[in-house]
Amino acid sequence: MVLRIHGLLFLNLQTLFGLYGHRDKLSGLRFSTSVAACYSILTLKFNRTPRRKLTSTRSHEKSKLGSFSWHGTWRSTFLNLTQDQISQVRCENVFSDVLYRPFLCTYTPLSPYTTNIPRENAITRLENLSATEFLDSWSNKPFILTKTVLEWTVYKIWDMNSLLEKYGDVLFRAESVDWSLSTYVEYMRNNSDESPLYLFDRSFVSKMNLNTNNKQQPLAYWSPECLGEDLFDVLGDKRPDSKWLIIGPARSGSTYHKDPNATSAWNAVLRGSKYWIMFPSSPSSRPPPGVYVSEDQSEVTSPLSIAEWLLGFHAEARKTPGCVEGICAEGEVLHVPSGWWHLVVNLDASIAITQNFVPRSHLTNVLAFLEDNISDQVSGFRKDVTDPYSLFVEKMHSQHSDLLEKAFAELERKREGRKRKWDAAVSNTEGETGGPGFSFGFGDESDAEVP
Ligand SMILES: O=C(O)CCC(=O)C(=O)O
Ligand SMILES: [Fe+2]
Repeated sequence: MVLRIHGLLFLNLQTLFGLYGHRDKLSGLRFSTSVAACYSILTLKFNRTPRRKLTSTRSHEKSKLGSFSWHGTWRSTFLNLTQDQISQVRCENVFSDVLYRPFLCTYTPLSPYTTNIPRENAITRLENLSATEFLDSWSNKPFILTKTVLEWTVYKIWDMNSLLEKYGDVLFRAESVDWSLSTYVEYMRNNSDESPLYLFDRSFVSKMNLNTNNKQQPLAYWSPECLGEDLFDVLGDKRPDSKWLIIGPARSGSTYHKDPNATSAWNAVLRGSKYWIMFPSSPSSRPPPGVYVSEDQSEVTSPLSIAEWLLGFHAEARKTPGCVEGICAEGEVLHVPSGWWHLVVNLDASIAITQNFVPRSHLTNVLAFLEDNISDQVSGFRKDVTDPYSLFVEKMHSQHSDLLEKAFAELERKREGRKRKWDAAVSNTEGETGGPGFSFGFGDESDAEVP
């Protein structure tokens, strides 16, 4: 018998639904509950990952603390099946695009995509950088620092076993669930998910009792000095989330996104290694191949998994102007400039720390983002911070009024420039803007996106 299942609906739902919306650093994805519900039904039916069920049903009831035994698959864990209770279905006569596609994406080797990076695409690697060089020439470019992390205490002493020993019972956020580290590591070491669940925890500093600011005591880690001050520091404890611990197995990672609130970021690899592919964005540029963005940029649709994107779009992406790629190895840290699209995949089991910040060179972008708050995209602030823009302006005014004034003047210039271009375009008095789509390009470095 030949069984062929047509999976158009299923694949569309896959594309629409992901757990990434729960990773608060990855903003921009919204999913309706009805789609989520459909997905749960379909995943159970097709025996794909019924992750959400584990948050509320049987296994969870047994272990309210997010600490339970992982049985190798979501289904076996959910049903609490032992090895001898797992049915072995013979399926040599089943032919299904729906079932084959995730299988292919789960097992296809990723090295053809992550190696042989063309020299012109390679992210620059630097031993160090001064704060002035960063502000003058590098704050709009990705780069990898190869020496900074080597001094950190966490780099010297963290690995999966030392973390398990010390924090095995501590709950960490992994997408939409809170699991103990020992449960997560059991999962991480024994799963065959197309998009492995990713530990992405914003409260790790307090959960792990790390010293990140008392310089009288040894610090666990510190921000690379060349990146300079973080202007969101003026907000004190009202700043948006900014620090995450990231742990995941090989093939886990982050699908395309831009970082929240127009912030920049650094991402330090303590164990393992990560492949990065990144694209600048400007009002006139398109998102990376295979990535579709709604008009207000609040919704991003891309293939369900990283592997699926690599299979379908990597070759084209590599040839796209602006594309940069690199491998951030153990002990290295990568700079993510404000507004850049990036997709990241772990090449081995990885432990990383990432931190978002506002360098003075991107103050204008951040102010514009907070002020416009298009489709409520401002994220990561505590609920009691009802007007992040006004609060930031007030604090900047009292602590860095010179920078604030300059930023407002630049914003004004950009908005004026944009308006002039718009007026010219609608009255058709100025020449063609060139290429498909309309460009608001300001034609210089300051042409960074003002959302
Ligand atoms: O390590 C990763 O998966 C990437 C996280 C990320 O997107 C970031 O640090 O901005
Ligand atoms: Fe990111």
